[in-house]
Amino acid sequence: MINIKENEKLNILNHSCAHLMAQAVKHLYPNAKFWVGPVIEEGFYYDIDLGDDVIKEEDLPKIEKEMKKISKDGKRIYREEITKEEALEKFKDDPYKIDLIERMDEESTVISCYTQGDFTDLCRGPHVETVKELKHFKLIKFSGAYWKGDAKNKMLQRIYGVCFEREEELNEHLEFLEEAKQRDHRKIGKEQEIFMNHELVGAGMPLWLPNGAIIRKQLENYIYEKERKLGYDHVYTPCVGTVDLYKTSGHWDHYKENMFPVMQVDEEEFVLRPMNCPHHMLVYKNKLHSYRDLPIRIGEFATDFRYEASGAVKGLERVRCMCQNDAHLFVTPEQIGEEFKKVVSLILDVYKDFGLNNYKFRLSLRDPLDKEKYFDDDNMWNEAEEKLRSVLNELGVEYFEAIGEAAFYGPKLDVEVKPAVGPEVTLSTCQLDFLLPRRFELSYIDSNGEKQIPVVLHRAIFGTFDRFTAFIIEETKGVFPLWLSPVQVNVIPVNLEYHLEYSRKIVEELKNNGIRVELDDRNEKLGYKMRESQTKKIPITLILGDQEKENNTISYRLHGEKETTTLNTEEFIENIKKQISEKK
Ligand code: TSB
Ligand code: ZN
Repeated sequence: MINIKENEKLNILNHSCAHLMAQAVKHLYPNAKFWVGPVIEEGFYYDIDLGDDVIKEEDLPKIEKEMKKISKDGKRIYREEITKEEALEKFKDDPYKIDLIERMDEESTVISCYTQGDFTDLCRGPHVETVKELKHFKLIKFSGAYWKGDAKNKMLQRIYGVCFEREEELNEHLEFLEEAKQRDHRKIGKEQEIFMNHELVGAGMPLWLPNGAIIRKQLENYIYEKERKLGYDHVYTPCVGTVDLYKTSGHWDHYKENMFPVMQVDEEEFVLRPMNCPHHMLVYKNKLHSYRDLPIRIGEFATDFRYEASGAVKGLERVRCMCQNDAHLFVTPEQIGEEFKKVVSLILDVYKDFGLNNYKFRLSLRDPLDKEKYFDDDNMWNEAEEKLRSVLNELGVEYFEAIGEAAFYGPKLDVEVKPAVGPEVTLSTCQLDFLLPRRFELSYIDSNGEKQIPVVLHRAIFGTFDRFTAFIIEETKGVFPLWLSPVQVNVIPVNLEYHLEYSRKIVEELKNNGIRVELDDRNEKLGYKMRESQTKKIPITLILGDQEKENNTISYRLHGEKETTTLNTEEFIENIKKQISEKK
């Protein structure tokens, strides 16, 4: 999809279109007042105070019609530059504009207004020359949006739209949006009963339904096996900690705004944990370590709680209660490169298994011109950054560097993906940390019998099970590979009177072989059941009739295919067991 904000021509067009929309809204709702109307990646929006009015579904076409009318009238768009004083006078009845103007610095900003016909708006511009140029637009959706994004403020009405130069471009874009909507994990998650939300549980706190729980369990088993093979030890630790734990780790000072508030229990102050590192530091510290023990890899499928703004929570992708596929790796400085390489290789391996190709590696480094912002050990930084780069080059991984994006405590590598709807998010992450081992006074004894401080790598391959599941739902459009499918085989008897018993026998056999199977014994037509098996996206549908019963065979159809294949039952079971274990 084209990024409208970054395309100069489309940026101007969309910005002008936001004004056109505002003008149309003003015609239809004379009391409307306007806050800001920026261009975004997907087009534009405008935040509007409609008094007591609320935008409804049927209002968008009305506004669009008015926009078309204004566009046809073809008024020129004029720019006028005014002083701050003049601006305050001109917009004196509009508290939103006054708010904007008052914050403008007279010395450095030129205050400009744009007028088209009967509508004037405060704006930096630039704009197209006449409203006539705004022909191929569409209002996409609307929502509420708190003024300045603050839930304590008034809820404004936000209308989103998009504008292109040519009709075909607009249509192509609308098709893309429609496709993205179909792929949205929130839609599929609901249809396929993967997760739900309930206001009694709270925003950003999804409930994983049985189908989702199967997927998650498969993901857990999958990554657990991989990690065991790579020498990880797994632990279980509580999802709360005392405030003192987070004071020791530094989260209390630097991460508090992302944490849930304190709970007082007897004499102790607890918080729900936002991260698991402090617990894992204590697990490491439980024993004395020699350099021979390192690397030590402590993994956990760990539940964390983070305060995410209510407007930011989104399905499984951005939640307030999440489960990280977390691990902390304790290494000597010499082991950084080798261990980092193993993590990146694991990421590559996992993405390959899931057939994922649409992702980018981002290497976040320190800004060398702003060294005070970072943990003070020049050598450590230089060496570590060089090692990370050389590992990525050695593995032939494409990546881009984000200078100044490193954490205070060290450089990191993230994997960025683009969801069906909305901005990019991080899935996997691997973060070097020079500081936390110091804060927890961790040590190991080196080959000279001297005490040394280990380096920690924080890493999450799936990121969280929540976000990873959201992503694979969208990538697969809900057609999961066999090994992940909540229901792997759907059994349909051709005729309930004659074939139900045989079908039950097959179902039993499949179950005994660990295959997730369902029997459709409803009194419905065969064709209807077959179609439903398709819409439910079940990978394999068995159709069992006279022939199958007589010959002890099964006939199956794969999702999305038309032909039916007949196989001896044992052979079929062996085949799919193989496919499941190979994760095909
Ligand atoms: C990797 N301490 C490290 C850990 O050891 C850590 O917490 N890193 S993190 O803050 O980057 O989080 C790890 C991963 O969790 C992110 O890469 C991202 O994929 C996922 N994540 C972060 N916030 C959310 C959220 N609100 N909802 C779902 N997943 C999230
Ligand atoms: Zn961590």
